[in-house]
Amino acid sequence: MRPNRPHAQPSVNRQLLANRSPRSGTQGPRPPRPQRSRLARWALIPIFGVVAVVLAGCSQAQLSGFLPGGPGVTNNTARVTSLWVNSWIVLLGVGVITWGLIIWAVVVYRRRKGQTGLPVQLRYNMPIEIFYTVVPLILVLGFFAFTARDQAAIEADPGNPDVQVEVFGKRWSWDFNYLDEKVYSPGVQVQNRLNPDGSIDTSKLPTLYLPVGKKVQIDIESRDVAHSFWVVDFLYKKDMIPATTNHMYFIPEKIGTYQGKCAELCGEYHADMLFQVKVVSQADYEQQIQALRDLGQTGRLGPSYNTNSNLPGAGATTTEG
Ligand SMILES: [Cu+2]
Repeated sequence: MRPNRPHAQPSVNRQLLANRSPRSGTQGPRPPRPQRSRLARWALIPIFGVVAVVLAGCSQAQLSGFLPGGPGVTNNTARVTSLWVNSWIVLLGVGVITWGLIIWAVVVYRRRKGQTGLPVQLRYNMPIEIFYTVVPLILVLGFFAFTARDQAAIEADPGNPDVQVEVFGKRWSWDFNYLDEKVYSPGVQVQNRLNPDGSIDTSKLPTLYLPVGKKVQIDIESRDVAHSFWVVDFLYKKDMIPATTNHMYFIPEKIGTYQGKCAELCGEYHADMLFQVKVVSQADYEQQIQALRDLGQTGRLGPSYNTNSNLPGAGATTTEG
């Protein structure tokens, strides 16, 4: 901090007036200007801009803030979309006010013809310093509060799931255990099913089936390193940590096929660690479960297939011999 000036600071208005008056070193008096009409013209620009955007109407993509998916993919997507869009509206409001003030200051206090040197500088103005400390603090606390509220709602365990699926991430594929029906769907590692040209055959992706409109609980685990279970259109992802079980709770509300990815850099084939989620009717779901049963895939691919089962904390015996 530089030391304050020995004399009292002039008020903002006095400083601004001083800035606009002819200064020493200028060449003659300034001709009168139609200041008010100029200001009005500048003020109209952002107003016209906002009106034009509003009148143009908004597409569904714009209304959802260009997030993937559409409305109502799960019971949580509306909440996430609302947090995202409303945050942007607040931030754009702050942006428009800030940009407007910058442009206003640049235009109104620009160097006039014949002026030299620096204008009167504004510093140590307590009302302004308090303003630009308190307002961002309110914004950050507000974003924190709304995020915490929505996260708590999405993370809350509603209990009594209709469908409970255990998902194991592994380098580089996914295993799905349908715990209620006691069947499983093993994922063949992507590095073993690439096309000759190195591309991935998306028709053979590991696929998780879920019945529409049912309470789903996903238990999320890893067989080796940290992965992340991300269904893009569900607008949610969760880390898969070795020797840890995380959970996701949601109700898929729209029949369709959704793309899933690993969202945690996990090694050479991370980018190809893809899967699909098919949200289907209850009848189609039962048909798929029966198909897995007919293949003899009954039981559970549990943690005994973890590749790091000999690491400390993974439950392996440490006694040699
Ligand atoms: Cu991964």
